Amino acid sequence: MKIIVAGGDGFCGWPTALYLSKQGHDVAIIDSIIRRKWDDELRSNSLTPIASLEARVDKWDEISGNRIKTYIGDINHYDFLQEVVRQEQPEAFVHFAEQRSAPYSMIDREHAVFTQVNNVVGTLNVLYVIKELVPDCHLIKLGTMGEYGTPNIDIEEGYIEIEHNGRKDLLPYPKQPGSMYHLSKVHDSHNIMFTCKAWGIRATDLNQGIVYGLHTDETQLDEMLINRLDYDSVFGTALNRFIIQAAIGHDLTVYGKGGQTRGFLNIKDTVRCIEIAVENPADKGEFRVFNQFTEEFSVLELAKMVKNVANKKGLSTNVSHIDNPRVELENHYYNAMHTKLRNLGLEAQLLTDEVIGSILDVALKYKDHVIVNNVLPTVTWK
Ligand code: NAD
Ligand code: USQ
Repeated sequence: MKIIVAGGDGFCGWPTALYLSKQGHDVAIIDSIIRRKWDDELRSNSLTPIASLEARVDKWDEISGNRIKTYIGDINHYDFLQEVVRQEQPEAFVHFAEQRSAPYSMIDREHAVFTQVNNVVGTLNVLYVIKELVPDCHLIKLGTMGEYGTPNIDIEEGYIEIEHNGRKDLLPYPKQPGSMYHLSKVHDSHNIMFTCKAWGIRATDLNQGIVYGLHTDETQLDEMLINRLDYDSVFGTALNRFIIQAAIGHDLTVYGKGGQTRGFLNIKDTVRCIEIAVENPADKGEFRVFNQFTEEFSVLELAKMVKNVANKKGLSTNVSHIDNPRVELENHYYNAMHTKLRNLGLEAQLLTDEVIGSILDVALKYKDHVIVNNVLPTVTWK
Protein backbone atom coordinates (compact mmCIF):
# COMPACT_ATOMS: atom_id res chain seq x y z
CA MET A 1 0.00 0.00 0.00
CA LYS A 2 0.99 3.63 -0.41
CA ILE A 3 1.37 4.99 3.11
CA ILE A 4 2.29 8.42 4.45
CA VAL A 5 3.89 8.46 7.91
CA ALA A 6 3.62 12.01 9.26
CA GLY A 7 6.04 12.52 12.15
CA GLY A 8 8.28 9.82 10.68
CA ASP A 9 11.47 11.29 12.16
CA GLY A 10 10.15 10.84 15.73
CA PHE A 11 10.36 8.15 18.40
CA CYS A 12 7.30 6.18 17.23
CA GLY A 13 7.27 7.33 13.59
CA TRP A 14 10.80 6.32 12.58
CA PRO A 15 10.56 2.63 13.61
CA THR A 16 7.04 2.51 12.15
CA ALA A 17 8.24 3.84 8.77
CA LEU A 18 11.03 1.22 8.70
CA TYR A 19 8.71 -1.61 9.72
CA LEU A 20 6.05 -0.75 7.12
CA SER A 21 8.75 -0.37 4.47
CA LYS A 22 10.16 -3.81 5.43
CA GLN A 23 6.68 -5.33 4.94
CA GLY A 24 6.82 -4.09 1.34
CA HIS A 25 4.66 -0.99 1.64
CA ASP A 26 5.52 2.15 -0.31
CA VAL A 27 6.30 4.60 2.53
CA ALA A 28 6.74 8.38 2.46
CA ILE A 29 7.68 10.37 5.56
CA ILE A 30 6.49 13.90 6.28
CA ASP A 31 8.28 15.69 9.12
CA SER A 32 9.14 19.30 9.90
CA ILE A 33 12.10 18.11 12.06
CA ILE A 34 10.74 20.38 14.78
CA ARG A 35 11.30 17.76 17.48
CA ARG A 36 15.07 18.20 17.03
CA LYS A 37 14.58 21.99 17.45
CA TRP A 38 12.72 21.46 20.74
CA ASP A 39 15.87 19.66 21.98
CA ASP A 40 17.84 22.82 21.14
CA GLU A 41 15.26 25.02 22.86
CA LEU A 42 15.38 22.86 26.02
CA ARG A 43 19.17 22.38 25.77
CA SER A 44 18.47 18.66 25.77
CA ASN A 45 19.21 15.70 23.52
CA SER A 46 18.35 12.11 22.70
CA LEU A 47 20.33 9.64 24.81
CA THR A 48 21.17 7.81 21.59
CA PRO A 49 23.09 9.50 18.75
CA ILE A 50 20.47 10.01 16.03
CA ALA A 51 21.54 10.50 12.43
CA SER A 52 19.87 13.13 10.22
CA LEU A 53 16.69 12.00 8.48
CA GLU A 54 18.48 11.97 5.09
CA ALA A 55 21.33 9.83 6.43
CA ARG A 56 18.88 7.43 8.12
CA VAL A 57 16.83 6.99 4.98
CA ASP A 58 19.93 6.50 2.78
CA LYS A 59 21.24 3.82 5.16
CA TRP A 60 17.86 2.04 5.09
CA ASP A 61 17.90 2.13 1.28
CA GLU A 62 21.42 0.65 1.27
CA ILE A 63 20.49 -2.14 3.72
CA SER A 64 16.99 -3.03 2.53
CA GLY A 65 16.86 -1.87 -1.08
CA ASN A 66 13.64 0.00 -0.19
CA ARG A 67 13.50 3.74 -0.71
CA ILE A 68 11.47 5.75 1.83
CA LYS A 69 10.60 9.13 0.36
CA THR A 70 10.93 12.18 2.62
CA TYR A 71 9.07 15.49 2.61
CA ILE A 72 10.45 18.05 5.04
CA GLY A 73 7.69 20.48 5.98
CA ASP A 74 4.96 21.42 8.43
CA ILE A 75 1.50 19.90 8.10
CA ASN A 76 0.14 23.20 9.40
CA HIS A 77 1.10 24.58 5.96
CA TYR A 78 -1.81 23.42 3.86
CA ASP A 79 -0.21 24.11 0.46
CA PHE A 80 2.74 21.91 1.38
CA LEU A 81 0.49 19.13 2.67
CA GLN A 82 -1.71 19.29 -0.45
CA GLU A 83 1.33 18.99 -2.71
CA VAL A 84 2.63 15.92 -0.87
CA VAL A 85 -0.75 14.18 -0.86
CA ARG A 86 -1.32 15.03 -4.54
CA GLN A 87 2.02 13.40 -5.40
CA GLU A 88 1.72 10.40 -3.11
CA GLN A 89 -2.00 9.52 -3.44
CA PRO A 90 -1.83 7.59 -0.11
CA GLU A 91 -4.19 4.76 0.78
CA ALA A 92 -3.32 5.17 4.47
CA PHE A 93 -2.19 8.30 6.34
CA VAL A 94 -0.49 7.50 9.67
CA HIS A 95 -0.47 10.68 11.74
CA PHE A 96 2.16 10.94 14.51
CA ALA A 97 3.10 14.58 13.75
CA GLU A 98 2.19 16.41 16.94
CA GLN A 99 3.78 18.08 19.97
CA ARG A 100 3.44 15.17 22.37
CA SER A 101 4.86 16.27 25.71
CA ALA A 102 2.46 17.13 28.53
CA PRO A 103 5.12 19.12 30.46
CA TYR A 104 6.11 21.07 27.29
CA SER A 105 2.47 22.08 26.86
CA MET A 106 2.35 23.31 30.47
CA ILE A 107 5.50 25.52 30.39
CA ASP A 108 3.52 28.73 29.85
CA ARG A 109 0.79 30.31 27.71
CA GLU A 110 2.93 30.34 24.55
CA HIS A 111 3.71 26.63 24.79
CA ALA A 112 0.07 25.74 25.49
CA VAL A 113 -1.10 27.80 22.50
CA PHE A 114 1.63 26.37 20.29
CA THR A 115 0.76 22.79 21.27
CA GLN A 116 -2.94 23.16 20.64
CA VAL A 117 -2.51 25.08 17.36
CA ASN A 118 0.15 22.70 16.07
CA ASN A 119 -1.85 19.61 16.94
CA VAL A 120 -5.43 20.70 16.26
CA VAL A 121 -4.74 22.68 13.07
CA GLY A 122 -2.38 19.98 11.77
CA THR A 123 -5.06 17.34 12.19
CA LEU A 124 -7.74 19.58 10.65
CA ASN A 125 -5.48 20.07 7.63
CA VAL A 126 -5.03 16.31 7.32
CA LEU A 127 -8.82 15.84 7.43
CA TYR A 128 -9.40 18.52 4.77
CA VAL A 129 -6.69 17.20 2.47
CA ILE A 130 -8.14 13.68 2.68
CA LYS A 131 -11.62 15.03 1.89
CA GLU A 132 -10.32 17.10 -1.01
CA LEU A 133 -7.80 14.77 -2.65
CA VAL A 134 -8.00 11.17 -1.39
CA PRO A 135 -11.48 10.59 0.11
CA ASP A 136 -10.95 6.82 0.44
CA CYS A 137 -7.65 7.17 2.34
CA HIS A 138 -7.72 5.65 5.85
CA LEU A 139 -6.58 8.07 8.56
CA ILE A 140 -4.71 6.34 11.38
CA LYS A 141 -4.36 8.96 14.07
CA LEU A 142 -2.36 8.67 17.26
CA GLY A 143 -4.52 9.62 20.20
CA THR A 144 -3.68 8.84 23.80
CA MET A 145 -5.05 6.89 26.75
CA GLY A 146 -4.70 10.13 28.70
CA GLU A 147 -7.76 11.48 26.87
CA TYR A 148 -9.89 9.46 29.31
CA GLY A 149 -8.13 10.56 32.51
CA THR A 150 -8.67 8.32 35.53
CA PRO A 151 -12.43 7.85 36.05
CA ASN A 152 -13.69 5.67 38.90
CA ILE A 153 -15.23 3.19 36.43
CA ASP A 154 -13.83 0.87 33.74
CA ILE A 155 -12.52 2.66 30.63
CA GLU A 156 -14.05 1.36 27.39
CA GLU A 157 -12.59 1.61 23.87
CA GLY A 158 -13.93 4.92 22.69
CA TYR A 159 -17.63 4.47 23.39
CA ILE A 160 -19.83 3.62 26.38
CA GLU A 161 -23.47 2.53 26.46
CA ILE A 162 -25.43 4.88 28.71
CA GLU A 163 -28.97 4.50 29.99
CA HIS A 164 -30.58 7.79 30.99
CA ASN A 165 -34.21 8.41 31.92
CA GLY A 166 -35.20 5.08 30.43
CA ARG A 167 -33.42 5.56 27.08
CA LYS A 168 -30.13 4.03 25.89
CA ASP A 169 -27.43 5.25 23.54
CA LEU A 170 -23.84 4.36 22.62
CA LEU A 171 -21.95 7.60 23.31
CA PRO A 172 -18.33 8.77 23.13
CA TYR A 173 -16.61 7.82 26.40
CA PRO A 174 -16.27 10.89 28.72
CA LYS A 175 -12.92 12.66 28.47
CA GLN A 176 -11.00 14.11 31.45
CA PRO A 177 -7.56 14.93 30.03
CA GLY A 178 -4.79 16.04 32.40
CA SER A 179 -2.73 18.61 30.46
CA MET A 180 -2.96 21.14 27.63
CA TYR A 181 -1.33 18.49 25.44
CA HIS A 182 -3.82 15.77 26.38
CA LEU A 183 -6.62 18.28 25.75
CA SER A 184 -5.33 18.81 22.20
CA LYS A 185 -5.84 15.09 21.57
CA VAL A 186 -9.44 15.29 22.78
CA HIS A 187 -10.09 18.23 20.44
CA ASP A 188 -8.57 16.18 17.59
CA SER A 189 -10.81 13.22 18.39
CA HIS A 190 -13.93 15.38 18.26
CA ASN A 191 -12.87 16.94 14.95
CA ILE A 192 -12.15 13.53 13.43
CA MET A 193 -15.46 12.06 14.66
CA PHE A 194 -17.39 14.97 13.16
CA THR A 195 -15.71 14.68 9.75
CA CYS A 196 -16.29 10.92 9.64
CA LYS A 197 -20.01 11.62 10.04
CA ALA A 198 -20.18 14.69 7.82
CA TRP A 199 -17.84 13.74 4.96
CA GLY A 200 -17.53 9.96 5.22
CA ILE A 201 -13.87 10.00 6.25
CA ARG A 202 -12.63 6.57 7.44
CA ALA A 203 -10.56 6.93 10.61
CA THR A 204 -8.96 4.95 13.41
CA ASP A 205 -8.05 6.83 16.59
CA LEU A 206 -5.36 4.85 18.41
CA ASN A 207 -5.47 5.79 22.07
CA GLN A 208 -1.94 4.79 22.82
CA GLY A 209 -0.52 4.28 26.30
CA ILE A 210 3.04 5.17 27.34
CA VAL A 211 5.60 3.63 24.99
CA TYR A 212 8.84 2.17 26.38
CA GLY A 213 12.01 0.75 24.82
CA LEU A 214 13.65 2.04 21.66
CA HIS A 215 14.81 -0.81 19.46
CA THR A 216 12.86 -2.70 16.85
CA ASP A 217 14.36 -5.39 14.60
CA GLU A 218 14.85 -2.74 11.90
CA THR A 219 16.38 0.08 14.00
CA GLN A 220 18.89 -2.43 15.37
CA LEU A 221 20.31 -3.30 11.96
CA ASP A 222 22.82 -0.43 11.99
CA GLU A 223 23.75 2.33 14.45
CA MET A 224 22.79 4.86 11.76
CA LEU A 225 19.18 3.59 12.08
CA ILE A 226 19.03 3.91 15.87
CA ASN A 227 15.87 5.38 17.37
CA ARG A 228 15.77 8.46 19.60
CA LEU A 229 15.48 7.89 23.37
CA ASP A 230 14.25 10.72 25.59
CA TYR A 231 15.26 10.93 29.24
CA ASP A 232 14.78 14.59 30.17
CA SER A 233 11.92 15.68 32.44
CA VAL A 234 10.01 17.32 29.56
CA PHE A 235 10.02 14.63 26.84
CA GLY A 236 11.24 11.54 28.74
CA THR A 237 8.43 9.18 29.81
CA ALA A 238 8.09 7.15 32.98
CA LEU A 239 9.70 3.74 32.38
CA ASN A 240 12.39 4.86 29.92
CA ARG A 241 13.32 7.69 32.28
CA PHE A 242 13.69 5.33 35.27
CA ILE A 243 15.94 2.98 33.30
CA ILE A 244 18.21 5.83 32.19
CA GLN A 245 18.25 7.26 35.73
CA ALA A 246 19.40 3.84 36.98
CA ALA A 247 22.17 3.82 34.35
CA ILE A 248 23.61 7.14 35.55
CA GLY A 249 23.22 6.40 39.27
CA HIS A 250 20.41 8.96 39.75
CA ASP A 251 17.57 8.26 42.19
CA LEU A 252 14.43 7.09 40.36
CA THR A 253 12.07 10.08 40.32
CA VAL A 254 8.65 8.82 41.40
CA TYR A 255 6.31 11.82 41.51
CA GLY A 256 4.35 11.84 44.78
CA LYS A 257 3.11 8.46 45.99
CA GLY A 258 3.58 6.78 42.60
CA GLY A 259 0.12 5.21 42.60
CA GLN A 260 -0.59 6.76 39.17
CA THR A 261 -1.52 3.80 36.99
CA ARG A 262 -1.26 3.91 33.21
CA GLY A 263 -1.30 1.61 30.19
CA PHE A 264 2.14 0.80 28.72
CA LEU A 265 3.45 -0.90 25.58
CA ASN A 266 6.76 -1.78 23.98
CA ILE A 267 7.74 0.23 20.87
CA LYS A 268 7.84 -3.14 19.05
CA ASP A 269 4.11 -3.41 19.69
CA THR A 270 3.48 0.18 18.55
CA VAL A 271 4.77 -0.63 15.06
CA ARG A 272 2.74 -3.84 14.90
CA CYS A 273 -0.45 -2.03 16.04
CA ILE A 274 -0.03 0.46 13.21
CA GLU A 275 0.40 -2.39 10.74
CA ILE A 276 -2.79 -4.03 12.08
CA ALA A 277 -4.72 -0.78 11.68
CA VAL A 278 -3.35 -0.33 8.14
CA GLU A 279 -4.31 -3.87 7.13
CA ASN A 280 -7.82 -3.61 8.62
CA PRO A 281 -9.13 -0.20 7.53
CA ALA A 282 -12.14 1.49 9.09
CA ASP A 283 -15.27 1.61 6.92
CA LYS A 284 -16.26 4.78 5.05
CA GLY A 285 -17.69 7.18 7.62
CA GLU A 286 -16.56 5.05 10.56
CA PHE A 287 -14.77 6.67 13.51
CA ARG A 288 -13.11 3.69 15.15
CA VAL A 289 -11.27 3.86 18.48
CA PHE A 290 -8.73 1.29 19.73
CA ASN A 291 -7.00 1.46 23.10
CA GLN A 292 -3.38 0.75 22.20
CA PHE A 293 -1.50 -0.61 25.21
CA THR A 294 -0.68 -4.07 26.47
CA GLU A 295 -0.27 -3.86 30.28
CA GLU A 296 -1.08 -1.58 33.19
CA PHE A 297 1.44 -0.58 35.85
CA SER A 298 1.63 2.00 38.59
CA VAL A 299 4.61 4.33 38.46
CA LEU A 300 5.89 2.94 41.78
CA GLU A 301 5.65 -0.67 40.53
CA LEU A 302 7.78 0.26 37.51
CA ALA A 303 10.37 2.04 39.63
CA LYS A 304 10.66 -1.06 41.86
CA MET A 305 11.04 -3.35 38.84
CA VAL A 306 13.81 -1.14 37.43
CA LYS A 307 15.55 -0.99 40.81
CA ASN A 308 15.57 -4.81 41.07
CA VAL A 309 17.01 -5.28 37.59
CA ALA A 310 19.60 -2.55 38.14
CA ASN A 311 20.61 -4.06 41.50
CA LYS A 312 21.11 -7.46 39.83
CA LYS A 313 23.49 -5.77 37.40
CA GLY A 314 25.47 -4.41 40.35
CA LEU A 315 24.12 -0.85 40.13
CA SER A 316 23.09 0.78 43.37
CA THR A 317 19.71 2.37 42.68
CA ASN A 318 17.26 4.12 45.01
CA VAL A 319 13.62 5.00 44.49
CA SER A 320 12.82 8.50 45.72
CA HIS A 321 9.43 10.18 46.04
CA ILE A 322 9.63 13.79 44.95
CA ASP A 323 6.94 16.47 45.09
CA ASN A 324 4.54 15.86 42.22
CA PRO A 325 4.86 18.75 39.74
CA ARG A 326 1.55 17.72 38.11
CA VAL A 327 -2.06 17.96 39.20
CA GLU A 328 -3.23 14.34 39.06
CA LEU A 329 -4.63 11.60 41.29
CA GLU A 330 -1.89 9.55 42.93
CA ASN A 331 -4.24 6.78 44.05
CA HIS A 332 -7.10 5.84 41.82
CA TYR A 333 -9.05 3.03 40.20
CA TYR A 334 -7.79 2.05 36.73
CA ASN A 335 -9.12 -0.70 34.49
CA ALA A 336 -9.03 0.04 30.78
CA MET A 337 -10.27 -2.27 28.03
CA HIS A 338 -7.80 -3.16 25.28
CA THR A 339 -9.16 -6.12 23.35
CA LYS A 340 -9.76 -4.73 19.87
CA LEU A 341 -6.15 -4.81 18.64
CA ARG A 342 -5.65 -8.20 20.29
CA ASN A 343 -8.72 -9.52 18.46
CA LEU A 344 -7.15 -8.33 15.20
CA GLY A 345 -3.97 -10.32 15.91
CA LEU A 346 -1.72 -8.31 18.26
CA GLU A 347 0.52 -10.63 20.24
CA ALA A 348 1.87 -8.48 23.04
CA GLN A 349 5.53 -8.44 24.01
CA LEU A 350 5.20 -8.16 27.78
CA LEU A 351 7.48 -6.32 30.18
CA THR A 352 9.96 -8.66 31.85
CA ASP A 353 13.22 -8.19 33.75
CA GLU A 354 15.02 -9.23 30.55
CA VAL A 355 13.31 -6.46 28.57
CA ILE A 356 14.19 -3.87 31.22
CA GLY A 357 17.73 -5.27 31.31
CA SER A 358 18.14 -4.92 27.54
CA ILE A 359 17.01 -1.26 27.58
CA LEU A 360 19.31 -0.68 30.56
CA ASP A 361 22.23 -2.07 28.53
CA VAL A 362 21.55 0.54 25.82
CA ALA A 363 21.30 3.26 28.47
CA LEU A 364 24.62 2.16 30.00
CA LYS A 365 26.26 2.24 26.56
CA TYR A 366 25.26 5.88 25.96
CA LYS A 367 25.08 7.16 29.55
CA ASP A 368 27.82 9.75 28.95
CA HIS A 369 25.39 11.64 26.68
CA VAL A 370 23.04 12.41 29.58
CA ILE A 371 22.83 16.08 30.60
CA VAL A 372 22.18 15.51 34.30
CA ASN A 373 20.62 18.97 34.84
CA ASN A 374 17.73 17.90 32.61
CA VAL A 375 16.67 14.95 34.74
CA LEU A 376 14.73 16.58 37.59
CA PRO A 377 11.37 18.16 36.69
CA THR A 378 11.15 21.94 36.36
CA VAL A 379 7.72 22.42 34.78
CA THR A 380 4.76 22.52 37.17
CA TRP A 381 1.05 22.38 36.44
CA LYS A 382 0.06 25.25 38.76
P1 NAD B 1 8.06 12.60 18.75
O1 NAD B 1 8.06 14.00 19.25
O2 NAD B 1 9.28 11.77 18.96
O3 NAD B 1 7.72 12.57 17.18
C1 NAD B 1 6.78 13.44 16.60
C2 NAD B 1 7.34 13.87 15.25
O4 NAD B 1 6.38 14.74 14.61
C3 NAD B 1 8.64 14.66 15.37
O5 NAD B 1 9.63 14.11 14.51
C4 NAD B 1 8.27 16.08 14.96
O6 NAD B 1 9.32 16.75 14.30
C5 NAD B 1 7.06 15.85 14.05
N1 NAD B 1 6.10 16.97 14.03
C6 NAD B 1 5.49 17.57 15.08
N2 NAD B 1 4.65 18.54 14.64
C7 NAD B 1 4.72 18.54 13.28
C8 NAD B 1 4.09 19.29 12.26
N3 NAD B 1 3.21 20.26 12.55
N4 NAD B 1 4.40 19.02 10.96
C9 NAD B 1 5.28 18.04 10.65
N5 NAD B 1 5.92 17.30 11.58
C10 NAD B 1 5.64 17.55 12.89
O7 NAD B 1 6.77 11.89 19.39
P2 NAD B 1 6.44 10.34 19.51
O8 NAD B 1 6.79 9.89 20.87
O9 NAD B 1 6.97 9.62 18.34
O10 NAD B 1 4.86 10.39 19.43
C11 NAD B 1 4.21 10.28 18.16
C12 NAD B 1 2.71 10.36 18.35
O11 NAD B 1 2.28 9.31 19.21
C13 NAD B 1 2.23 11.67 18.97
O12 NAD B 1 1.04 12.06 18.35
C14 NAD B 1 1.98 11.30 20.41
O13 NAD B 1 0.98 12.11 20.97
C15 NAD B 1 1.53 9.86 20.30
N6 NAD B 1 1.82 9.09 21.51
C16 NAD B 1 3.11 8.92 21.94
C17 NAD B 1 3.35 8.18 23.11
C18 NAD B 1 4.72 7.97 23.67
O14 NAD B 1 4.86 7.37 24.75
N7 NAD B 1 5.79 8.41 22.99
C19 NAD B 1 2.27 7.62 23.80
C20 NAD B 1 0.98 7.82 23.33
C21 NAD B 1 0.75 8.56 22.17
N1 USQ C 1 6.04 10.28 36.31
C1 USQ C 1 6.80 10.07 37.45
N2 USQ C 1 8.14 10.29 37.37
C2 USQ C 1 8.75 10.69 36.22
C3 USQ C 1 7.97 10.87 35.06
C4 USQ C 1 6.61 10.66 35.15
O1 USQ C 1 6.29 9.69 38.51
O2 USQ C 1 9.98 10.87 36.25
C5 USQ C 1 4.59 10.02 36.35
C6 USQ C 1 3.71 11.21 35.97
O3 USQ C 1 3.44 12.03 37.08
C7 USQ C 1 2.48 10.52 35.41
C8 USQ C 1 3.04 9.22 34.82
O4 USQ C 1 4.32 9.02 35.40
O5 USQ C 1 1.61 10.18 36.45
C9 USQ C 1 3.17 9.24 33.32
O6 USQ C 1 3.96 10.35 32.93
P1 USQ C 1 4.80 10.32 31.56
O7 USQ C 1 5.60 11.56 31.49
O8 USQ C 1 5.48 9.02 31.43
O9 USQ C 1 3.62 10.27 30.49
P2 USQ C 1 2.58 11.37 30.00
O10 USQ C 1 2.90 12.73 30.47
O11 USQ C 1 1.20 10.86 30.32
O12 USQ C 1 2.79 11.39 28.44
C10 USQ C 1 3.32 10.27 27.70
C11 USQ C 1 3.69 10.78 26.31
C12 USQ C 1 2.42 11.28 25.61
C13 USQ C 1 1.37 10.18 25.60
C14 USQ C 1 1.11 9.65 27.01
C15 USQ C 1 0.25 8.39 27.00
O13 USQ C 1 4.65 11.83 26.40
O14 USQ C 1 2.74 11.66 24.29
O15 USQ C 1 0.17 10.68 25.07
O16 USQ C 1 2.36 9.24 27.61
S1 USQ C 1 -0.88 8.36 28.34
O17 USQ C 1 -0.13 8.56 29.58
O18 USQ C 1 -1.53 7.09 28.31
O19 USQ C 1 -1.78 9.47 28.13
